[in-house]
Amino acid sequence: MTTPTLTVDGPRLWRSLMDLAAIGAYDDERTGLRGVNRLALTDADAAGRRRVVAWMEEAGLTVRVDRMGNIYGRREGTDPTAAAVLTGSHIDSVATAGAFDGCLGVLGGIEAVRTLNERGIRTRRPIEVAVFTEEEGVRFGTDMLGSAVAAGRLTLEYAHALTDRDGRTLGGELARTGFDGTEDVRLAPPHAYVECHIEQGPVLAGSGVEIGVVTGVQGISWQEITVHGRAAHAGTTPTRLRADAGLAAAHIIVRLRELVDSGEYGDLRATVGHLIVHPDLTNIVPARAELTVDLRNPDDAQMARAEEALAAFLRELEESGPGLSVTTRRMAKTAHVPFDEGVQKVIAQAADDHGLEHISLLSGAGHDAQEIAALCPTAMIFVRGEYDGISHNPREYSTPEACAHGVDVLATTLLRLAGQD
Ligand code: HGY
Ligand code: MN
Ligand code: MN
Repeated sequence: MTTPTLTVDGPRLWRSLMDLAAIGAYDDERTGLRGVNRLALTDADAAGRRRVVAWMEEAGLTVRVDRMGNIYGRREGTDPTAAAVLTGSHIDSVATAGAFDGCLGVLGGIEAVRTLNERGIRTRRPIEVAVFTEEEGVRFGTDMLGSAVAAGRLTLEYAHALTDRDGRTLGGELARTGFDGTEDVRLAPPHAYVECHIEQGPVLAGSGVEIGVVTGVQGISWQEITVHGRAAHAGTTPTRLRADAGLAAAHIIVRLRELVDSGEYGDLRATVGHLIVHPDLTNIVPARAELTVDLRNPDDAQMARAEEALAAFLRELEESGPGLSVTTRRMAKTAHVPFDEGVQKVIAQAADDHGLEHISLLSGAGHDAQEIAALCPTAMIFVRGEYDGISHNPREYSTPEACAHGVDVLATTLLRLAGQD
């Protein structure tokens, strides 16, 4: 018996993507576009969450919220004791987001459920759609936070105690927004997990195909570096008497690019996304500089070598002049995570059965799937992004057709996994 393919209602999916993008929308003067700013557990994120919960309930899902604010919508199967097939992603965004990052996976999962309902299809296994908390990590400092706690890599206590730049705790913000659920946070191992996500990079666009079968996620290393120098008068202080924390920070940024360009650390990527000096005043040599370093590498050994090269450079900086010292704080660290071959095959077959060309590729971005992979066979479906796949930028865009095709593959994959023994 061949398993049917499922074709979702593309316009309805697109409308839900655009409706959700309106929550937390802002006018981005840099690009002249409408961007999305919906940081985790802000009022905008809470409003987006409430809208998604309403869509889940309209689709007949039973909704529960756990103590990390992770939301799960459950569609019962004919065998309610069978482990569920899980899909989903996140709807928290970075501050300069587009409409698709994370949202395509959540709204795609709900659209798959609507389609199963309309086709009157009952699956043996339950199907669940998840919304994971603080996937981006840009408010509370650790990425894939909700899924990492659900999978047991990070503790609930650690997560609840994390603070944003205003000192608000994640636990406090869960309570303030009403998403401090009571369900146990440890997720019972699903039968399988499949996440649909915009690629956020140039590979699919460059290959001329819409669909990617994702083979895994590269390693991620986040650390916060604080350079301590000495405040001094900008006019009267000769260079030899300066302990300039701002200059030291600049050296760190240049050194990171040198490590990347050297080619000696594999396919290393390095980003300083946050940089602030104190007291941050025109006529005072900076006493302190705070910066974050985001390293990515598909090879864990090369990542470790790059981290060591950076640490060695920081030690050199401390010895370079009087009064300079450096402290570091680990924010996040995840190794390369390979995805399950069997689930990749189901995805590839679903794409073939829809007549959709596809390629296999490694994910450059981190995703909740890399955390859930610790619990069950897991893989991802990528959908092509336009404009070189730019993301974390309001210009992030994928066509209605590509989004619909990606969710057709998702829905068909979920149907087939939910029928597995
Ligand atoms: O940082 C990332 O790779 C993802 O956007 N959280
Ligand atoms: Mn994402
Ligand atoms: Mn993102």
